[in-house]
Amino acid sequence: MAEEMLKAMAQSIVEGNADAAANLARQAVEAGMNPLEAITKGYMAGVNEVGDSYACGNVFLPELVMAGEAMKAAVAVLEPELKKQGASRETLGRVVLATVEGDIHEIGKSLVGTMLTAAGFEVYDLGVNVPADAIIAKAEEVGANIVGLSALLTTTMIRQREVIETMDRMGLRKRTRVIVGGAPVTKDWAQRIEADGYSEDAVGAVNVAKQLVKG
Ligand code: B1M
Repeated sequence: MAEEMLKAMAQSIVEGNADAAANLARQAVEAGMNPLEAITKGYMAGVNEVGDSYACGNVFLPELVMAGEAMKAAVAVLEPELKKQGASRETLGRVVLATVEGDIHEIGKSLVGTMLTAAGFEVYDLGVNVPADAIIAKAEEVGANIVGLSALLTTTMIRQREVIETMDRMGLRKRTRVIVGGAPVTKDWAQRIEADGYSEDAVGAVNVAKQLVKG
């Protein structure tokens, strides 16, 4: 049953069917399925399939857009369930989160934000396509413990370095640590740009953030 539902979730993304994706998410919540498992084992399998087909030239931008919309519809249903897990915890720290300038991929970044909120962090999600100076200004304004930078394009990863270098020049790195992530981002890249933390997924990002605020 769960296996079938996970397959149907992936298929709803492949078909770019936002209604089906959201309906399956509602059914999963009613059935008591772990919302994170639904995302990672169900919907993300579909997103990866569409991404691979796009890279091979078998599908085009409209399919990518529809897959993104379907994924967003599913996550919107599952997000409150994810957040409930951390509803009564005290604040672990303040995180300013953004997808870097030039990049409009928002789903993974938002998922990281949801998981951080669920874990007890106070998250300021600035959205997508956010310039370095806006990220840094917000971090200073709220006294952020952590800045989280998402990049989904090989052409925008460089913006993560720009934020880190600017924060270095401003002497902000002792108080505010930087975590980077996103599909093309690797541990090696994170080390090269001297980020304080890296994770390949949202659960890992929470663990890294917890380690960093411990000091
Ligand atoms: Co685009 N896109 N896209 N896209 N897109 C990719 C990223 C791509 C890999 C597809 C491909 O070719 N296989 C490719 C990038 C290639 C490259 O750079 N080498 C690509 C391209 C080329 C493009 C355009 C350039 C296409 C065009 O216009 N010709 C264009 C760029 C627009 C721009 O940003 N300027 C574009 C546009 C779009 C849409 C708008 C249509 C849509 C996004 C919709 C939206 O976000 N609202 C879209 C989508 C949906 C994708 C794919 C299919 C899926 C991305 C996604 O949402 N994944 C993607 C292919 C793929 O990734 N397989 C692709 C689900 C999400 C939950 O995972 O975002 O990876 P992800 O987040 C994960 C981890 O990466 C990690 O945790 C998350 C949860 O586990 N993580 C972090 C993310 N951020 C983190 C931060 C952290 C820690 C972990 O710490 C702070």
